[in-house]
Amino acid sequence: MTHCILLGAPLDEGQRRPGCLMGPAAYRVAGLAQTLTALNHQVEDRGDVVPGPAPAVTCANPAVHHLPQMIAWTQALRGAVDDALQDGLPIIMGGDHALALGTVAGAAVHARRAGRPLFVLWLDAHSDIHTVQTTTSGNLHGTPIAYALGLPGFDPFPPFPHPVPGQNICMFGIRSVDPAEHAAMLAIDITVNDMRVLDEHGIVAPLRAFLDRVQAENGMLHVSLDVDFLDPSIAPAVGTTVPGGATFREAHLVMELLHESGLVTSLDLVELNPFLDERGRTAKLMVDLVGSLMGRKVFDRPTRSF
Ligand code: HAR
Ligand code: MN
Ligand code: MN
Ligand code: MN
Repeated sequence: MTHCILLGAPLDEGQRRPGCLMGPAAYRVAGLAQTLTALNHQVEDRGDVVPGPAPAVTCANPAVHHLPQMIAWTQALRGAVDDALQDGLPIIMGGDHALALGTVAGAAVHARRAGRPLFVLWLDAHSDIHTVQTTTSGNLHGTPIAYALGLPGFDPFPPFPHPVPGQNICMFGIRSVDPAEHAAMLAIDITVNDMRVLDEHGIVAPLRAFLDRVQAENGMLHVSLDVDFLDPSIAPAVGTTVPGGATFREAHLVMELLHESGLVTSLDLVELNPFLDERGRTAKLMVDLVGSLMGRKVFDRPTRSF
């Protein structure tokens, strides 16, 4: 039994299409808590995180918008996730992916205090490795990986508390990368499992290889699940759909392997835009994926027989 701590993060200012702020409400309506309870977990919904006052700051890149608000969210989420990790498994209901600026920071602070390395599994169509300086869209949801790496170019954000080494970050589902992001990834030792890798090798071998490393180092594992990791045909409720994403079974298989590993210590659910959904199907799929991550099985064998 796991103590699951739900944290709402209703922010949508990390990009320009309104709607993600309804995400936490949609997860509650779609029965996230009930799904976890039915799997015999203990659930505590701590409500929505409230950011403090936005600092009066600017940056050199004129494209960037809502910078003060994002700094306020980052600080609030960092504290909320660090606190929740004392008590259980935080599940952050977003909100756009800018929330990971704060959630990964909170996990990093906690991991450092626990004397364990932090690993990050990034399930996304996008690499989100822009800095505040390199983003051309100005949308800060495209920046959390670079922040977690401690890359320069994040003024006036507070420095990332304990940067995550590139070797501890593994991406899956990647199929949309900007030129500056491409250059950044070539310069860093980071595992980029783009869709081509999944086509060629499947999801199991590359994921097990990563999980084995987390296990060998007694790592904490933060999983960040972006709705657009999934193929738009099964998950339409996202502002940044990219064709050719993970299938229904690939996504569930990732979650099942994560469950089997027992390694996940925190989880982000990001980019759900309920205004773009079709009768709640994307919200429902995301809740079902959390169900698989938390132990729901199609057929519960006493031991694995394959
Ligand atoms: N790289 C593009 C940009 O910076 C698109 C980023 C889109 N990000 C998300 N999250 N939807 O993964 O604007
Ligand atoms: Mn605003
Ligand atoms: Mn993302
Ligand atoms: Mn994305």
